[in-house]
Amino acid sequence: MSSNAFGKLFTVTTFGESHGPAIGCVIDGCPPGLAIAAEDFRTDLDRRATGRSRHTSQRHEADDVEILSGTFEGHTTGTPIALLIRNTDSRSKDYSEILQTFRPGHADYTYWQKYGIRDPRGGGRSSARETTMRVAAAVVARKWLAEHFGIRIRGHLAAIGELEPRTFDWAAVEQNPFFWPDASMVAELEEFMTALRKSGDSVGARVNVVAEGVPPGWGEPVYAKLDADLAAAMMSINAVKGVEIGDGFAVVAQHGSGHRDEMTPQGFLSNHAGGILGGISSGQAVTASVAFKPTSSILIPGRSVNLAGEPMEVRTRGRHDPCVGIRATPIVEAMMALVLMDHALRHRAQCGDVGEVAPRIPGAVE
Ligand code: EPS
Repeated sequence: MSSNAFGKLFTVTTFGESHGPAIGCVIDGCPPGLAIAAEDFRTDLDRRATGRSRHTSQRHEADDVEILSGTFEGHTTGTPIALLIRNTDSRSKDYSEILQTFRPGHADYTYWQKYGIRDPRGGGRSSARETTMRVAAAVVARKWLAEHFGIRIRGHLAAIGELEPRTFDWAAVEQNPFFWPDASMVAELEEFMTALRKSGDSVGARVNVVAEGVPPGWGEPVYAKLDADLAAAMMSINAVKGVEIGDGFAVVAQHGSGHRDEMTPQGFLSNHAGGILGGISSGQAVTASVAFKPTSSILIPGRSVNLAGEPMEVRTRGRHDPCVGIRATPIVEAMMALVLMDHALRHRAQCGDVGEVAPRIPGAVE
């Protein structure tokens, strides 16, 4: 299988299957001298993990990172950084039926059509388990971006099905298992998810992400626009069906006089563009919004065919997520970090000598 590598100068290659012995990644192109230890991965991997609440898959993985190469005395050396996480809680018997059929709406069918062979255990390579390594690689990127530019990347859940936050508070986001910015709605979400799980169905979700502190100038015209790379990165996450940058699809109903982000010496007056103009960062916060489909591994029976092409009914057993978007916030943050890290190095390579150009307009005036 090709296309398992991501990025041009800060390259991440992931490998492994959900029910194989291990998953891992190789990060190439990381600048030397960055302090990295196994403990650095704990927080973000725990934020993404299954079993964090009763509303996600109850598979309990240790998610312990082993750093196999690329560091010496706790610092990156500029050589490839290999990270490994051993799978500790796979239960492959849940997938004995899937071996003979295809879940409607799942990659089971397209993998089969493409390769003529597949690892059905936990979805193999198509499993959301793969996103663990994106989050792990992004720990390195986030640390470098924070140390060098003070960049802060934060995400939150912006919708579960029809439910949207009624108020917004960043402080609430990490205080509940949904990454939800409105603390007053957590009980309602618990109730909604409990009923959904009992019904055996799944639901979609929206995740928003904001990167603050990104300097102007990152991104490459024409084919490697920062927004184009972000969209591709977000779209590569399992179950993602839509990506918006800035105001996204809302621009359809806007007029130029309202959409443009007017500039004053004190700052931009708004941020409809999502911090990107002409594919290049403007110095404003970079914003994206990502739509996750309702997962296809559900208990409600659906029509499919078996390997002989005969009609049959499929019902997915196992420990599945009724709303995979609930734990997608750290993954969306990770893809933002990996794209920004890659573009930071790319900008430095070509335009490092340009330096700061006047006038430099601060981010949006609040
Ligand atoms: C997943 C199905 C479940 C999840 C898994 C993603 O795995 P299993 O069926 O093997 O219990 O637990 O997610 C993870 C293991 C993880 O770490 O994210 C799927 O079908 O994508």
